[in-house]
Amino acid sequence: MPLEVGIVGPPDVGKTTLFNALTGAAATVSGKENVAMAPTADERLEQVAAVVGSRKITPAAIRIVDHPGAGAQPLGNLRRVDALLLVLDAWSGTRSPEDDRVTFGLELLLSDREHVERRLERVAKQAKSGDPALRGEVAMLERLLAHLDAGESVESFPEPLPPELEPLTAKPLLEVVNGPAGIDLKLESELAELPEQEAAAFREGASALEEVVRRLFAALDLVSFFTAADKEARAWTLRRGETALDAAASVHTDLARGFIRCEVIRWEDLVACGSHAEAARRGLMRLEGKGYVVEDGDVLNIRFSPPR
Ligand SMILES: Nc1nc2c(ncn2[C@@H]2O[C@H](COP(=O)(O)OP(=O)(O)OP(=O)(O)O)[C@@H](O)[C@H]2O)c(=O)[nH]1
Ligand SMILES: [Mg+2]
Repeated sequence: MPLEVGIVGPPDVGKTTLFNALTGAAATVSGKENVAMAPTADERLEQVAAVVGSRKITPAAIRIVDHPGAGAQPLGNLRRVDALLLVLDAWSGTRSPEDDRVTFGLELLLSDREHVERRLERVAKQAKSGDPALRGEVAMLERLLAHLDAGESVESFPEPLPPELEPLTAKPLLEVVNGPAGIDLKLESELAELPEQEAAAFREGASALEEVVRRLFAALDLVSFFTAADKEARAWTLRRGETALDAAASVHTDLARGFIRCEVIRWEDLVACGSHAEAARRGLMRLEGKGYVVEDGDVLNIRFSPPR
């Protein structure tokens, strides 16, 4: 499953503009949900690809959901996303980012409260059968509801929650201030339509969107690893703490099933040595097993026995 991020905020603040800037799409229609993949730039990948002579470079990608601003779809649809990007309008002079931030926080809280209430109703019905586990959950949900009604957050609730609850208020929330004081999203969305080099020349530096992606990586505690061969050099993401077997599974289920071992070289060692073979000769290539915890910047070559 790729990482998924939801763009949220009041109507007309620039959510779809941010969506277009991140994904290179050209969505215009307001009031509907847009979904596309956003590539994440990583200059380490370019260097690895150059050394290996890869014919194709495939950056890691994040799935972006552009949530329509007003009414149409409840925020509850975003329960599956890994993080939220809140767009605040600091460009039109017609809104107050501070007020919008507070209002949106309350909307999230309200949405979570309704979600807990609906679940309570449902589980209470099922619990009439007398199942002790269900009755236990009813009691827990009642305590949670009382906790929320006392103005407390879901996160400060001291008991473990069922994973399906996925409270919106517990998700990482990153703000994107749209305007000269933050990111000029209109400009970024226009630059997204230009060829990479022209856009870079115009900006005189890194894209402000790269900063957004960096903040997402930090908030979600992600690491990147690379695979690199003649055909393709590619970047992938894992949660920090995930293993070589998780890495194999994100590339292909066959790699995980037939996993034998994994060759690991640090990306900077590979670049300095100029080839896998030279890195191996200098003792910079390690062989690791399934349980190896992948580190940010590892170049992995997974050895596996193909399925018969
Ligand atoms: N001048 C200027 N215009 C902007 C900026 N950001 C967005 N706009 C314009 O504001 C209008 C609304 O932008 P959208 O990105 O569609 O806003 P939205 O939040 O997706 O709107 P809804 O989906 O209808 O809630 C468009 O005409 C944009 O071109 C900005 O930074 N500067
Ligand atoms: Mg929109």
